[in-house]
Amino acid sequence: MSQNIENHLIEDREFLPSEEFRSKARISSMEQYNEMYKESIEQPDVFWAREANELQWSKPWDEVLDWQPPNAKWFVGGELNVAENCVDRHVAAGRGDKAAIIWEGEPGDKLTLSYKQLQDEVCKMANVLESRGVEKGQRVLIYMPMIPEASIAMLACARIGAIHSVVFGGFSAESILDRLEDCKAEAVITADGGWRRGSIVPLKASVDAALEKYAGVKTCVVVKRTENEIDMVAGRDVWWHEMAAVASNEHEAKSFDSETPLFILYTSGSTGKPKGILHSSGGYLTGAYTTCKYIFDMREEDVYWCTADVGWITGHSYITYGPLAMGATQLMYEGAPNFPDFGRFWQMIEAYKVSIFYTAPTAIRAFIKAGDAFPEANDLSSLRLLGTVGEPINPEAWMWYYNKIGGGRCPIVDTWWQTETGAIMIAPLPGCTPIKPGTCTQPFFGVEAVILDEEGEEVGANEGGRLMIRKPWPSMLRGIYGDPQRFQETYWNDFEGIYTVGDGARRDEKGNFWIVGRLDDVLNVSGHRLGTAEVESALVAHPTVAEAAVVGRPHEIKGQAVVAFVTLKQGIEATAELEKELRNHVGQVIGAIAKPDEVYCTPVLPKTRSGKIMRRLLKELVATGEVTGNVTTLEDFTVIEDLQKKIKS
Ligand code: 6R9
Repeated sequence: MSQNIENHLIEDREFLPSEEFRSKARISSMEQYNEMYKESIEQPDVFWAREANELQWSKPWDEVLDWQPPNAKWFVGGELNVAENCVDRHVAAGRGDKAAIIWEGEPGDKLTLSYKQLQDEVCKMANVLESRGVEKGQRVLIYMPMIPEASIAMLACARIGAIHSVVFGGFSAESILDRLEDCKAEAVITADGGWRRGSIVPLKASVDAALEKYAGVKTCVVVKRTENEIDMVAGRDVWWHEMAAVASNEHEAKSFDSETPLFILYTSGSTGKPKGILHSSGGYLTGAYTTCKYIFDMREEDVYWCTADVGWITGHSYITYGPLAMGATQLMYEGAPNFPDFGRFWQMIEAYKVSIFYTAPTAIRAFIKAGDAFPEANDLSSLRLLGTVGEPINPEAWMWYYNKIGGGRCPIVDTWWQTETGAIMIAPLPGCTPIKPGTCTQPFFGVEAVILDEEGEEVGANEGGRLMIRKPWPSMLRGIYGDPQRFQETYWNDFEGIYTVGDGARRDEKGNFWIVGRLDDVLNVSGHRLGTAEVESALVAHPTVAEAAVVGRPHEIKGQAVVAFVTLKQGIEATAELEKELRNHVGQVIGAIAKPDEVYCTPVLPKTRSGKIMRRLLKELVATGEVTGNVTTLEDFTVIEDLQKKIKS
């Protein structure tokens, strides 16, 4: 991390949009940005009312914001239907034939859905859910591959006021079970399977395993995707295609209060239990819409592609809700970026003439490693804007992306935000903000981002501190589902009324933000958050493990790799097989992304005299091979010496 900061301090390359890009952009000068930013901070009511008014409301709000820290209500008293805004509104405006989703499956199958067709599908799904007794306020768990039905399922829930909770298809049956139990879901929407690197991911089998231990689900809608053999439980499980064949494509959407919960999305925190981040309707949609409009500068003729999965917040805000609220045309892809090889993305960009491309630094690093021949084999001249999200981007990766993919002509929007923030918070505006490799640059409208020290004082230019947000913003989280106390403690206890981000950052003399990384025990593995405590509790759940400590180690492609240290129960022998079994065990409990890259069995873990595991030392050890930091509180130094030998061997 300190190396990161040094890199940033010497970074002096700066890029401006071309005159052509600038002249067409919605915001084309820093003066315009500064003026709008000032208004958004000083008169948020005026600013956000104007933005929200571009959406369709069936009842106007009485008040823009009601802020009683930590509880915010936006567009109080207003009523809307989120799905109508994302779909019907465009059909009604005569854009029904416009492509909404252009989809490509991993095996190469293709499908385009116009806004009218999307409307038909969403209405059918809404009718099916209602016919199965799903009602407003009930929780629906969605566990899907990246197929249009994933967004259709989300929009159908939104349409009827049900709260969806999408679980990433790479998570395990146990993770599904935890989430079902936490949000007390009453329905599930899944598929028989999905394609990933040429194999079928058996999604329905994982759902079945979870439902064996959770009886609350009365209906499970199954989309046929892979023709995979699956079990159907009579009475509970129904095939989507059978229901859709007889369902009406007309569905009258009710209007819901602006603060109606829209979804719960689980994310890792510093304890073993993921947090169910709750988002609501009017403010969230306004945030997703406005950021698409200004940061991606989306146009009628753009073909936009976000490579995230709908199982993450990026897929919620920048696949399902934001682009569809804008009425954009987007590409959706089911499979892996390297299937059948690392040329897949570039072929698709050429084939579909993608103009805006949004991906993650970890993918960019993997592409760099695969070699320039892949992108060079395709015509990428349709691209006009690039984006990144998920973790800090290293300057080398940024430059490669800028030159090799963007041809030196496309601005890069490095977008900093979180599951909790709902929408992008800090990012360049592509028509005006000077961009530099490694910085997400300036706060978006309405975002008062500050860097504070331990006492809550603002630090000076280039001094590191904690990133915090002073003012409420429309798409902010409304709580942790079922746990107001954890909501207060996690986000609002540092300083009164100020949102704690959990990231360390600094701001340079020009006002650009440089994110350093998480300050809590959360790792960032391939752009995904993973709590060390979650992995530790998975490990200690194994019958052979007594104690576990998990830390992150810098990793060339993934950003961070997961390294686990475990002590075994009395009489259990440490073997290479056991280490392998423990890796797989974590994969089974949480999902493949959580599998430790390395597992070290050790007779003891380094602890303080009061018995706390010193993860700081382990972190240094795995990063550098030795420990140089302060070890005065360590109980027994020989532990470190032994581990040092082990890691070197
Ligand atoms: C959208 C998303 C949030 C955490 C966040 C930060 C890291 C995200 C970043 C970034 C540097 C960026 N992060 N974007 N760090 N530059 N452009 O990723 O949400 O999965 O909740 O992760 O990711 O550490 O706190 P989420």
